[in-house]
Amino acid sequence: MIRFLTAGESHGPELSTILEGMPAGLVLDREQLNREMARRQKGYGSGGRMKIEKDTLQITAGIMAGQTTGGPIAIRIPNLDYEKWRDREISPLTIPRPGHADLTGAVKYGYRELRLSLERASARETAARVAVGAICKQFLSALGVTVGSYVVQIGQVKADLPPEMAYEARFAAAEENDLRCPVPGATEAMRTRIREIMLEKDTLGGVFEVVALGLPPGLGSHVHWDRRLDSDLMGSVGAVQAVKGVEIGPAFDNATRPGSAVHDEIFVDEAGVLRRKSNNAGGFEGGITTGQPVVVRAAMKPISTVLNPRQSVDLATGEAAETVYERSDFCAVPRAAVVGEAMMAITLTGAMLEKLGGDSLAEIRPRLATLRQARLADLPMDNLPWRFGYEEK
Ligand code: EPS
Repeated sequence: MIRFLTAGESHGPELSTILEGMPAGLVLDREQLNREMARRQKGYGSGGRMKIEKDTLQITAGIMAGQTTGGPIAIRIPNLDYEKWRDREISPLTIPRPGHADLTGAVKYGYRELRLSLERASARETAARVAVGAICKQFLSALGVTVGSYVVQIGQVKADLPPEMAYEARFAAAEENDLRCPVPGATEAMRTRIREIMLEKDTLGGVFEVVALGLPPGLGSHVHWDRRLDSDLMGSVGAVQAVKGVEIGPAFDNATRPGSAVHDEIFVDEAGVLRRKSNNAGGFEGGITTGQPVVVRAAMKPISTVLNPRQSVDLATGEAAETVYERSDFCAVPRAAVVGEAMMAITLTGAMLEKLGGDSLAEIRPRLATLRQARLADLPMDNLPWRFGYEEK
């Protein structure tokens, strides 16, 4: 229902993106769009590049007089670092870094210079995704849906999140610090660990959670494998650079427990609404939203550009060689969480449009109100014996 493309190299003139399929009549808050860009730039453990870039959007199509037109939205994000790279003579890069796309990109595309892999594989590209995601977040927000994130683990330091801590409170607390961690004690331990890793000339990964609140039940479908929305979300959050594991809710933990301790029991409240006592399902059953918070957890590997040299091979000589350090980040988990939000918002915007249809927000809004809910009144049952028969000849 929506599609987007990104283009641009990490140190080229700019990133460009086109978002197609956004309905008309969405009033955009420009300040909020730029605030989203700034959120992606804030994170303890970043390298020097974030002091150079000040990501601001230049919207050149699809938004007129502050509203979406329904046409493709085109956005440019200048790379301020480009001025330093422009027409510069740079030393060849022929020693691939383990973990980066240096070698695999060269094998695939036949590059004779590894920088060509690096430039496009770089997570700089995520600025374009956050720009698109920021528009999608405003679309979702107009329909009562909030997307937020927080960091739960950096290296071995885990945040012990009190289960009763509301998601809104987690989002707000995460916004208060540059680790995006909602638990103050853990935040300081994470900061200490990242400081140590910088001194050790190493890098760290971690785990973040991306959560959507206020989604209606009934998005996605069990009827066909490629209509399972949980799978789409795992794919889109898993498409963030360096994310190597994605789970819906506490899926890997659920795998260690019996079914009776995992599945969220159902009851009817006084208002006749079918509710759950828990959300171990992470907001999905049968690939369909339950109406509970949608929770995606993502594991990010450590950044592959490590200041300590790693053993590799110089492709120019065929000899064993150690990697040469290029400026990079030490830990990008807090920033990746913001990119995860963008990917979730983009995927959920597609799912909402698939369910609701409509070319303008004015058309879509009333349709949302008519959706079937998990209410007894919306679920009349025949409650009669019936014949399990097919029309076979
Ligand atoms: C990146 C390396 C670093 C990061 C960059 C992603 O850039 P540079 O090589 O210029 O120091 O800062 O991330 C961004 C520029 C960004 O905006 O997120 C990499 O190789 O992936």
